[in-house]
Amino acid sequence: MKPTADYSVYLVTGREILPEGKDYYESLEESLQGGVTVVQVREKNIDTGEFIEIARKSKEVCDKYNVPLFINDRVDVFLAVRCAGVHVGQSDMPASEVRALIGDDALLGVSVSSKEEAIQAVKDGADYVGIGAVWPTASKDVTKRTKLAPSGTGALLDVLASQGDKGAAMQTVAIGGIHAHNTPFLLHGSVGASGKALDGVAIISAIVASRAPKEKAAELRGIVDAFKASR
Ligand code: TZP
Ligand code: MG
Repeated sequence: MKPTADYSVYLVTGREILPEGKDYYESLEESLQGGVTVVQVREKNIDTGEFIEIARKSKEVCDKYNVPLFINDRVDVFLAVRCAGVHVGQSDMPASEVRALIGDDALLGVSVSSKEEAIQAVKDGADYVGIGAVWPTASKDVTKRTKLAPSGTGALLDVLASQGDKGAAMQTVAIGGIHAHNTPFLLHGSVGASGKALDGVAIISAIVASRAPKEKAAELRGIVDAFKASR
């Protein structure tokens, strides 16, 4: 059976930007204690064996908190680890191929930066879309492999408003430059302007780069919970 996921506070890992001396698993566990609701292991330029090991150990930590784990980009790593799902971008394995390989019992997320990409992702079998980068972010460049121009709040609103178009029912998270200080504006502003609410926010640096990931995660979780309670 397909797992369910609460996308409220979606942590994407980034070992490269951990504060000096902060252990990856310690930071992950503290983030879970603070209340992140989904975790995605994102690794670039790493040996496949090491990726599998990190994913497996991350899954053990997430399992303790009953939090679903996604693997970024790599279907082979997902198949080895068998966690909740896979997340792919527009230049990774096409979403329809990923869906065929992972089956219907796994969750699939797709990064999009336009309404057309979002509608296609849903047709291809995506359970949720990650919309962004909403604001400029340093984190996408940490591996020096990818550069990213923010698609902005306009693209975000377009995607949100397209829900319901052509049968496209999707869960949505925003990503890119999201911090506690701009999250209330993002959540309330986007529902005000599009009529559709985000299901959550996806975050790297606001949590991972912090020496107090538990407190940061709790703060973000409080903001998203309050937003959902207000609706
Ligand atoms: N995809 C779009 S923006 C981004 C990814 C992986 C990075 C988000 O990182 P941060 O630090 O939360 O801005
Ligand atoms: Mg990718």
